[in-house]
Amino acid sequence: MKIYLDGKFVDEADAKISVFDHGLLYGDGIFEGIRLYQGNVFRLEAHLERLWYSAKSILLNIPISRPEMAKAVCETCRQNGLRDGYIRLVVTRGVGDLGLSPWLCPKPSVIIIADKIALYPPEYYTTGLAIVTVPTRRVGPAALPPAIKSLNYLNNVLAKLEARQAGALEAIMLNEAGFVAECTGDNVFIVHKGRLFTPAAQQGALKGITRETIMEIAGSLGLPLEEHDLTRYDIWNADECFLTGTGAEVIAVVKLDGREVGTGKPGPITNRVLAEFHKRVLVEGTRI
Ligand code: PXG
Repeated sequence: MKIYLDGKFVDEADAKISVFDHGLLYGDGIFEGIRLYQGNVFRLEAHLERLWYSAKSILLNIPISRPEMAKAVCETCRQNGLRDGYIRLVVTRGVGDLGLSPWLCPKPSVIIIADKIALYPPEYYTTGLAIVTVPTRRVGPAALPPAIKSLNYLNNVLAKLEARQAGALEAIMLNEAGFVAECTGDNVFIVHKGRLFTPAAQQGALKGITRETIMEIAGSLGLPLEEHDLTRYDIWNADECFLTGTGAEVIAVVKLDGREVGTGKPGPITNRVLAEFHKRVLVEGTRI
């Protein structure tokens, strides 16, 4: 595998970062996860926009331009002969000293990895997921704006561990006020009486690009959709629930906290949205 590292393509074994990189020492950096479908990069511009917003938020100067980054992403896919896969774009603060000071890190590092994707095991796309609400709350905007896709994922890692301890693959994370924020790596939607609802990003969610795509799909299918505060009660009593994310795509939730959601099987609206999503990813995108 060839990895893009600071303007060069290097073998996987040589793709190394300093132990003084603040991405490692402090989680000081940002990232994106992007999908490649049949030679097309899905919503590349939206991912780059979010990366640049994350960078600006943490006062990180990405050392290459956006068009150069787009080219580098496509070139990394080509170098690895990929037609379908997952692209991980990372920008770290770079090498500094052992202190926190980011201004002592003169050169941010850019890493692009393009590889095959490990989705949820395929059977869960037909059966749906049984998930749980975990005790760890989503970090709120007063501490760290959740829209920043930073290398600080410990909050989500803790939640993921708690899900696993409960025998689940994903976790509902609440915000400090007890409203549903999102999952550890996915946004949440419910269907109630024919209407779609998803928590507003302000409740503590990442502004997911798959989420955005689903909102567009709902519009094109004529399904009413609202950003609305949700509690666990709303999911327990929803007709359908599904999660969205670059890795997961669209996956049904059929149980939350031991309560069956709807019929306990992926519902018709989830399946319609999923089918439309699969159509879109094949026709949209930036040709590598
Ligand atoms: N919320 C969080 C916290 C995320 O990290 C999403 C929502 C979905 O956003 P997109 O733009 O992908 O629709 C993410 C996605 C994983 C994994 O292994 C997921 C993400 C990052 C790293 C790993 O599930 N991000």
